[in-house]
Amino acid sequence: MCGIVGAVAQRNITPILVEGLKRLEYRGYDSCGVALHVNGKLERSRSTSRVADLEKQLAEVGLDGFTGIAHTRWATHGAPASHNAHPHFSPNSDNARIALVHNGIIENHDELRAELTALGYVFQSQTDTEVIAHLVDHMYQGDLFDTVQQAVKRLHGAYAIAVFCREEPHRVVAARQGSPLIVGLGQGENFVASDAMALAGTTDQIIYLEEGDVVDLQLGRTWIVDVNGRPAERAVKTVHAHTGAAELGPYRHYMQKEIFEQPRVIGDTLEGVTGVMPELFGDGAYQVFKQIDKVLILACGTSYYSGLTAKYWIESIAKVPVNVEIASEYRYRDSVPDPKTLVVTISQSGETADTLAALKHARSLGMEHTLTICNVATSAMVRECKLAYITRAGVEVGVASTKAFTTQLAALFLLTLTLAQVNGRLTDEEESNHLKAMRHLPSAITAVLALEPQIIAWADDFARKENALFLGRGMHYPIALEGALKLKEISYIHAEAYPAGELKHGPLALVTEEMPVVTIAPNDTLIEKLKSNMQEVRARGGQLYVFADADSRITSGDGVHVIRMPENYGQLSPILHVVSLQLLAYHSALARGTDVDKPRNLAKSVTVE
Ligand code: HGA
Repeated sequence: MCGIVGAVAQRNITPILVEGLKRLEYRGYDSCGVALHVNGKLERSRSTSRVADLEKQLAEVGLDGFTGIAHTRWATHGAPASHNAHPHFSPNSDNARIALVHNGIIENHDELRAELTALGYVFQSQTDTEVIAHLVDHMYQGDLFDTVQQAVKRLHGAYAIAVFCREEPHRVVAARQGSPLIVGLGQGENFVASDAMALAGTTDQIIYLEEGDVVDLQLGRTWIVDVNGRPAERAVKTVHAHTGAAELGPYRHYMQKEIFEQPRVIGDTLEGVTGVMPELFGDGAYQVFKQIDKVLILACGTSYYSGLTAKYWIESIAKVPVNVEIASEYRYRDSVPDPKTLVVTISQSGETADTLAALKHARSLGMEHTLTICNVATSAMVRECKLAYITRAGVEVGVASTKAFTTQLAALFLLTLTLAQVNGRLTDEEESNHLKAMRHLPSAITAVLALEPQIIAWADDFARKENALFLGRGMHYPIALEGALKLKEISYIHAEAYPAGELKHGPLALVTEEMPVVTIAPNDTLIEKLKSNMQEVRARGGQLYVFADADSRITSGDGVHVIRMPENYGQLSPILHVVSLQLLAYHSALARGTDVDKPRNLAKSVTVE
């Protein structure tokens, strides 16, 4: 989603802004732009293409400057068109005094637009953002820092903004409320960005702004005030941010590369786990786990499905009741809070706006025991939670999450064992068997990856379909949901997942010869029930595509296609089964020729509500 970079320096900052945008590309965007202070004027360049094209455009016009801001946009208000791309200017492009970029949503934009239109401002975009530019211009009385502090008081909703002014050439002012923003400190130069990674290679001295902060960036000085306008001391951290995406190597897409990285990153995520120890989740974890008697998992999308899988594990092994809630729903509904709840947030980026808001909501209800499972150690989520387990999936570039999901599952299984141990429900022998199975995961996944040629053969059939059903039972039901989501996200085939027992309660009406039905069939206690559900599908002509364990005793036949999974993996089986579904989605998308790594309308890091 949107990314912001800004700089005030005594050298040409165009390369820093462009490099910063490139490092933010992984979030997904549909347009981008840069504005600079050039010889007493504000100049900008915007593009609905890639940052690399913007870079060419900037070189062609020779746009250089010492003060400026840049942005990648993922449209929320107004089409992804160049007139809606940020930076936005005010009062208008020929005579601009204010340039502004924004991440978030201004909820009272209609009201402000009407007010500013009545004052004579002419809007050039359909964005909510443009109102902030005009508001700042309207309120400006010679001091940008003062003006922004006053202007943000008029905004309802979420924002991270960076703004500069024609009349104050060596100053950028930024503010945040509900969207992430950091400050980077240099030698006689200062920066602002959506995350520390955007500034990797420029500075590693980072300040994480807090909600409501407004910051004044000048050449040799930064000054922060808090939400009440009082001077605020914020710690400076040395942050060694990842330096961006790795090379594709022999793979055609990042998603394929990331699927194949899973054996290694699961090994990395479990590295150093020599036993089940609460401290793996942070200092004081034992005391927290001792005090809680239930778990509330808050997450969105794929992370929500990892949470749903964990519910099966935690309730079965640790015997602790678990609720899993979609973060965007939880934050707005009336729920019954209990301070003895462990609130677990799951997020790849650690910046997911809905999950962060749900976490704050849970805390506002008096639930202070918080833990996050997150892939980015420097993220807002990790800073906001008491406890954390950092997955080590590495940078995930493909918008459709794969390795982040399986590393989350590995971390959640470890959490399950830890809660079981703290509750006296894990014998030494069980601990050692579970850990042995976890350590074997990398080679077990490698064996699943070897099924790729058989899966490719299936994917050719799927590529010709417009609908698919996914069935699973028990802890494989969330895996069916994830498999259907993967197929939808990247191949645009409409897919639905059901617990197989639900078929006869409705979805069976959809089953015809044209309907492929993917079935996850591990040899567990529900296998005989599942076989009956499969018969129900065959009786209506549906085509079954079954991922069966070696000992599930399901054979290929008329309308029944079977791929045999290398081994039955007990409680950890969901981690293996999802890998085959990732490959099915990937190859179906490939066969349909979609943009696998950047599926339409989707973004990687969902930083708006
Ligand atoms: N609402 C603004 C910014 C959107 C955003 O933050 N996306 O991640 C717009 O639509 O331009």
